[in-house]
Amino acid sequence: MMELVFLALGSNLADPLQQVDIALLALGRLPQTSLVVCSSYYRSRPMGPKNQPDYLNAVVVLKTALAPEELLAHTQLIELKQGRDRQKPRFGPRTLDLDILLFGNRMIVTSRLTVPHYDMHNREFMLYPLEEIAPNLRFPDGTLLVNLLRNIARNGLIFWDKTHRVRYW
Ligand code: PH2
Ligand code: MG
Ligand code: MG
Repeated sequence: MMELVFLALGSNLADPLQQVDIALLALGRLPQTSLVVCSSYYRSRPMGPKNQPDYLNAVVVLKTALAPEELLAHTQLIELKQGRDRQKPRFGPRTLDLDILLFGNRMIVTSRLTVPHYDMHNREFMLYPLEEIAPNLRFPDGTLLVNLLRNIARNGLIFWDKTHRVRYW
């Protein structure tokens, strides 16, 4: 069975634009998986320690027959290949972060994985890109994305560059 998965991409080190472009290529090559759509690239203020660069954030939709923990293993390998240092402090700067936001309509809690993402309802850099590509989105608990967005300020969130656009595959 193929499921739709929403993944958040984030980078604020070592040329974020290149990091995220390369990550998209890698995601498109995963087994039993295809890219569906990617949001524009956004520039967001760092959540957590303030003495780090702004982030490039985006959200991508995949269609996959991988199981959730299989997909997680693949996304962690992509992070590692792109120089991710897992010793770094929580919320600190990173070359590439790939977070599973939604996996079909599933609710998943294992030692490795919590889906939906535990904090997405508080993060403008996840919710606004989601709105761009899935404005009618409803979460597994029935919450509507538009209702979450009412309570979340943009907090300086802007497009990364002038050529912003949604891309379909
Ligand atoms: N990710 C973090 C910590 N802080 N801040 C922004 N703006 N964007 C992120 O993706 C982000 C963050 C931990 O994953
Ligand atoms: Mg993260
Ligand atoms: Mg992560």
